[in-house]
Amino acid sequence: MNIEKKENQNRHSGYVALLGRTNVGKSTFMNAVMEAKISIVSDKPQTTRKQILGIKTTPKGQIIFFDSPGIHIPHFRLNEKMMKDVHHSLLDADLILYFIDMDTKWDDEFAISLFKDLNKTVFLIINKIDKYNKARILEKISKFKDNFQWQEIVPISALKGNNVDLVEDLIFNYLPESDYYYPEEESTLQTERFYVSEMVREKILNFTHDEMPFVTTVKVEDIHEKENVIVIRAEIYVEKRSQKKIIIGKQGSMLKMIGEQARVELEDYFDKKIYLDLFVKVVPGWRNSPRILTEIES
Ligand SMILES: Nc1nc2c(ncn2[C@@H]2O[C@H](COP(=O)(O)OP(=O)(O)OP(=O)(O)O)[C@@H](O)[C@H]2O)c(=O)[nH]1
Ligand SMILES: [Mg+2]
Repeated sequence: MNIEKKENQNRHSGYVALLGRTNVGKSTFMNAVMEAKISIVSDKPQTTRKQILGIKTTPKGQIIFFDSPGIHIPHFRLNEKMMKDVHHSLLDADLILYFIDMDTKWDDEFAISLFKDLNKTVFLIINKIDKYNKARILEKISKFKDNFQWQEIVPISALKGNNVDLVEDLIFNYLPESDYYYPEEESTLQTERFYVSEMVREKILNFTHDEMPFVTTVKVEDIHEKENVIVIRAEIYVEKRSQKKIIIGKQGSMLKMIGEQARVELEDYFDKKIYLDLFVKVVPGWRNSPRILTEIES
């Protein structure tokens, strides 16, 4: 009993916000460190639309990651909601991982203004080092190192897994002494409905381009188990009839591909057979509708 208590006292636990522009690899990093697919990933902008938790429990303690939407200027209610999640993540965090990637060309003054007065520990994470040589990486470090009082600067490749463990170790060095916040077996707090809708949305992001990633969302209408099969009915919302045509594709080919790929992934996740029925619905202006945003993005 006493031994257990002593061990608990040596644990370090806390909240860590993943912050940065869109596409820099925040969600890829979260999945890498969690060794599980928690957040969806794509090469399109604004993939993550709300705060998603990844709870990493180790003997050293517990890190609760907040994967967040990329920093951007909001033009729709949806985007205002996304940026609110970014702010909440920052306020609640014990530590911030500020991500840039090796491709980054922008200056980061605005991003830094979001956390510079919060008085929190901030690491600079430079992602996608697999794409460049050492000289370019050193160049990037020297360009960004004086922009803020970073507690650590770590070049990583979230995709290849380089230095992901190092970031985890460094986080534990800075987190306050505290026991676990969540039960050990908990890894994320997403509902099944939300997870399913995200997997379908990821496939839409993978297979479409131009404005399609921005104008689509997914609402799971029904999910139930019947004779060992999980039966799911989901609706894909678009804003115009022309967009509906694109999602359905020639003789339904696009919708079929989206459904098949999402089903494979969901069967892996639930470890059960999945029957997935997808429909496309035109809902003009859904990105500005508070009712729909509450319904689908939670
Ligand atoms: N080469 C390379 N590509 C990466 C790396 N990490 C992420 N990517 C790619 O970068 C793209 C964006 O990754 P995401 O993880 O979705 O980026 P994000 O920062 O979460 O983006 P938002 O959710 O839109 O804010 C995807 O195509 C990833 O495969 C990396 O270390 N190396
Ligand atoms: Mg993301």
